[in-house]
Amino acid sequence: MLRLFAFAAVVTLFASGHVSPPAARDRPASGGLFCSSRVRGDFDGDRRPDIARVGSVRRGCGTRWTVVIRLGAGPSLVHSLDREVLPLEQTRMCSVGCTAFGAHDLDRDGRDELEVADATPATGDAVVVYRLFRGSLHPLRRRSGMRRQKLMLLMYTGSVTSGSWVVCRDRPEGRRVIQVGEGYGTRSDPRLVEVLETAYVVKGETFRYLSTRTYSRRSSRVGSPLPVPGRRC
Ligand SMILES: [Ca+2]
Ligand SMILES: [Ca+2]
Repeated sequence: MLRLFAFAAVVTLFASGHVSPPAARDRPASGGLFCSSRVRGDFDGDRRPDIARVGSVRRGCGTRWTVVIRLGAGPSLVHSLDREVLPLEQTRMCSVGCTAFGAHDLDRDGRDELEVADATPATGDAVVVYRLFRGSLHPLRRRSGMRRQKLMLLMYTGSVTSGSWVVCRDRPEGRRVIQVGEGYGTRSDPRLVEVLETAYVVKGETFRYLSTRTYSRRSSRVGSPLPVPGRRC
């Protein structure tokens, strides 16, 4: 049985008030800033580039976390993560930092969603997705029929025995976001790859769960992932 999504993650974010020219990553500055990066995208869909900047000033684990998107020709939009951090492991986040992971249009509506990772050493990344919605910045939540919605985490992990990542598949009815997990082998059969695919669709502020599919494949590539249908979102 795959156990690819077992580790919990924390994403805590802050953004400074000004925006510099686009770059892949800021270097952590002195003075307690341990988490600062930015990514370019078109978050409002006006076809002009915007910049999202995330980070935090280390003032203890109770630091107030925010994320900021600076629209190309418009205002900065700020979101505080105080409430979103609570269900997560705030203490662990104090030692791992965060990074602007990507900007991809996950629902094919012409606006990029912002992906922010917790930059966990050794294990990979747990990514929280944000979007501009009705003029505000919101983290997307996971909805699967449960009354209580949870913060959605996309997992990008890797080890010698397993890995996880995300692909997008376009269907006539819309774009599917697929969380993929692979176990590279078992003791009884090291070339038997177990695959778990969990499909979601992004609607408004939520990832709506669609289906889970598990299957096995044979591989001559020991210790590395097999490609699955779809492309990097
Ligand atoms: Ca824009
Ligand atoms: Ca979008």
